[in-house]
Amino acid sequence: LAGYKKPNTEGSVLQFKKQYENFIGGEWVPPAGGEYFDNPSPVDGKVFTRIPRSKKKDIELAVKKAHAVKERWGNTPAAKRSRMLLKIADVLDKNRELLALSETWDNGKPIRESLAADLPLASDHFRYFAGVIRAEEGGMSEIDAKTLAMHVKEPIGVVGQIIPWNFPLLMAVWKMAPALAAGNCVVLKPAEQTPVTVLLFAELIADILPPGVLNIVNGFGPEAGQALATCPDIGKIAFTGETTTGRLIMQFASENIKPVTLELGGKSPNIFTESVMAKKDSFFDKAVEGFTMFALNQGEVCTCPSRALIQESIYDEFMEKAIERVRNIKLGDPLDPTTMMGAQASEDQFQKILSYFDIGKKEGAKVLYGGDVFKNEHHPGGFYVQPTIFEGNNKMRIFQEEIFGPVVSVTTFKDEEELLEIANDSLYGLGAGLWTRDTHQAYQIARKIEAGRVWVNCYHNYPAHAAFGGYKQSGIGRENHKMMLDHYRQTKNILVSYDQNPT
Ligand code: TXE
Repeated sequence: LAGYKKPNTEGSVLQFKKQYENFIGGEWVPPAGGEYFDNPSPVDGKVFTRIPRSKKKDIELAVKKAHAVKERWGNTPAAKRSRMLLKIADVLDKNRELLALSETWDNGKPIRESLAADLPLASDHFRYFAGVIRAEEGGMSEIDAKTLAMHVKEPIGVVGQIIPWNFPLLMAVWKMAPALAAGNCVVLKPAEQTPVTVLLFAELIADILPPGVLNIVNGFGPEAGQALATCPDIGKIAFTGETTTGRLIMQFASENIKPVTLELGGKSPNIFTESVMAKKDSFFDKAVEGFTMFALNQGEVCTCPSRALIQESIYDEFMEKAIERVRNIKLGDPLDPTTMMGAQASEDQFQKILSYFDIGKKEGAKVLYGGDVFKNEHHPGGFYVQPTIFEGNNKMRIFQEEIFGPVVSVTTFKDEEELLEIANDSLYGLGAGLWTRDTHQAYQIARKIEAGRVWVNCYHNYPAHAAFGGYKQSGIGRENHKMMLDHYRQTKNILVSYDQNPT
């Protein structure tokens, strides 16, 4: 957090504009219908800027501008595209504090996380894909001595991307960096709750990319989002959000037979086996720290470890330490660099979490910690809740449904068989955590867990070169890792005969 100084007057340091526009064709364009909506900060609940309420016409304009430049961008040599992505990464680093403050103000997350995680991960993502495209190789197979099959990867062209509000900038970067790297033009719709940092980003990098290569169109899901997903002139739609919305996106995409990638909800198990307690060493401390990861980003993470499965034999002792550690999570002003948990991203999300506090209590779960709002003296109008630990069983709604808040539901298991039964008893299959000193057990269990990402003896690490995505109803496709480039390209096969004879 070097150099960071808490702003004197909340938010004013950022000098947000009173009103933002869409970023289309390299210019700031007002919405065709002239409508805007208010954007409040969850930190204090007050409106601080207005955002375009875009509709079909705005999406169509952005898609048109993107098409106008797609040949040029798609044919730009990889080395040149790569250099531009590296420049973008540098701009992100140079403006780390500005963008982190914006992210905290718009989303509510603590500044220590936006500075130390969201921003560095975002710039690294651009650097990773800048590097990957320099090392790409095509494929060629010899069909016979006179026939060759070349496999060339071509960009899709113009792609649509719909972004959630939990990591507004990072989730946008996860999608735009590989899409741009692969030679596509992008039309991106940020979440209506958190549009500002992506717009600041567009402003900062405007002179790096040719106009029209990256377009940002704001608005609500059923208006701008739906117009983008149903647009016949996009070649692909990528989405991160709720599973029910993901289902809709697939239907929209099917209208025009477009490929989709979906990163959806989760109910990730975090599993603590008895070997964790064998010694009270630094590994044990790390495991206890791993338990607290349900509160990271206020629990608004698709891989939030929202179910903790603790081996029966260590339950009491482990939970005593775990609760002690959760008690030390510092709540407070998100702009203070010592604050560990900030505001929930919106009033809707805040209310949803409170409703699950009731649901959990009514279905008989025991509150081991928290379970209420947090009255934040710095910002009484903001949306704050306590980190919360429920004890119950896996059939309960609080174990099955995505709450998307700092809430963990804890239960026990006897042996590996029961561990797997509980861990896999979920509609979702996004993430899982496994804590054990036994490397054999680690591998065997990790292979049997139905999830796209299994963290062993760690949690919530997101390196750019590790594939990320869901099993089951948690999604389709992967993000991160160079394999993602193939979600943004199509394969052209050129079959060449070198035979002169007319056989
Ligand atoms: O999500 P939506 P919401 C989960 C989490 C949260 C719940 C609801 O449980 O409590 O979803 O959040 C756009 N056509 N996650 O309602 O609706 C929308 O504008 C096209 C998990 O905010 O999925 C926004 O840009 N687009 C998740 C984006 O979809 C539509 C992160 C996400 O909104 C649309 C966020 C439509 N009909 C929420 N409706 C994760 N997996 O990380 C909405 N959108």
